[in-house]
Amino acid sequence: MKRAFITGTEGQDGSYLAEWLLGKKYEVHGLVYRANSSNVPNLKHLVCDESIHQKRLFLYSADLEDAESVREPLEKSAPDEIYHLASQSHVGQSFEKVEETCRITAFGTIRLLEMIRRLPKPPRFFHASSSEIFGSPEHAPQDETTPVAPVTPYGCAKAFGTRMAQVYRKTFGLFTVNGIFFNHESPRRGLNFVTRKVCRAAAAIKLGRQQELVLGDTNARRDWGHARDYVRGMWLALQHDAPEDFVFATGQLHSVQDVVAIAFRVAGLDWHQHVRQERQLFRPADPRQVVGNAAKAKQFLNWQPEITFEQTIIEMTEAELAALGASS
Ligand code: GDR
Repeated sequence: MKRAFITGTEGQDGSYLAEWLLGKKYEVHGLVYRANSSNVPNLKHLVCDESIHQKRLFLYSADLEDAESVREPLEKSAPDEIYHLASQSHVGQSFEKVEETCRITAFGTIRLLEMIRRLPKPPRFFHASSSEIFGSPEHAPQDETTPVAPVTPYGCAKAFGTRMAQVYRKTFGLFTVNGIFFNHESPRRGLNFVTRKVCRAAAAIKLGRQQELVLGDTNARRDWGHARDYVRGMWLALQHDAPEDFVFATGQLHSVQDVVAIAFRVAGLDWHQHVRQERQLFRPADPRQVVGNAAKAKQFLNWQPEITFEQTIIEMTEAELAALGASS
């Protein structure tokens, strides 16, 4: 039985990845951020399953800034594969929390790389990188050869981790892989990301719990996929015969306005009556034309997204309607 080690297990991607790996018969060891450890809704169904929890799924409360809390479970579990997903991942907040973002997202990554370099049998290492490393690229779509030129603190921190993963690959011969992820969403997305914010608001307004939805730039466009497709990509990237970087993206751009239109349609509402923009929510720097070319992942990993943008937003809005409806 293969053993996997995940950081950020309680997050959207971590929870889908844990499910995916358990489905592949792995033994899964997952770090859960200490501050979240008593509240892990994305993992509840796994923790409640007695045939899985403490049998094939082991969770550890930890903090990337506290090396010992990571080292101990890492050494104990002796994994074959590591999936490093934990980070301060909100781009907007990274402007307010610059140092914290760098400590967790950038330095947390090398702390982990240093640990695995010293293990008797270093595992394969997957780093969840981001399209934010490209900043506001001059050419679209972006691929693995696009220059790294971040324009946000979060993008800088991810660029650092991405480069370091390459350095450890070239200099120390570790099997390190960067998955350069474009936006990916699901009902498990955090509430402060725009797709979930919109889908939640559409449901809450429908159910009379909220009056209006205030957004930043609704013309902002992103390459949005579904998280379930992207965790499959993580796993495929680590099964490849050589350590390489891969872009994971849909290749299609949609605007925040498109998210609004679908979510409000699903909720049976006219968005014009409920949605407004506020300049204060616009970002100091917001990348444009961020759209990925995942041809390399398709060619070498046989990966391509299976869930469309529209299906994703419909699933998310229906999940919000069901959850809010059930709690009323
Ligand atoms: P992003 O995701 O910054 O692309 O990073 P987010 O959903 O926060 O923003 C997407 C776009 O929507 C615009 N926007 C708003 N965003 C938020 N959060 N709230 C609003 O009210 C709002 N109004 C408009 C933003 O300006 C932006 O253009 C995500 C994260 O998952 C990163 O961790 C990941 O690396 C990248 O995707 C790829």
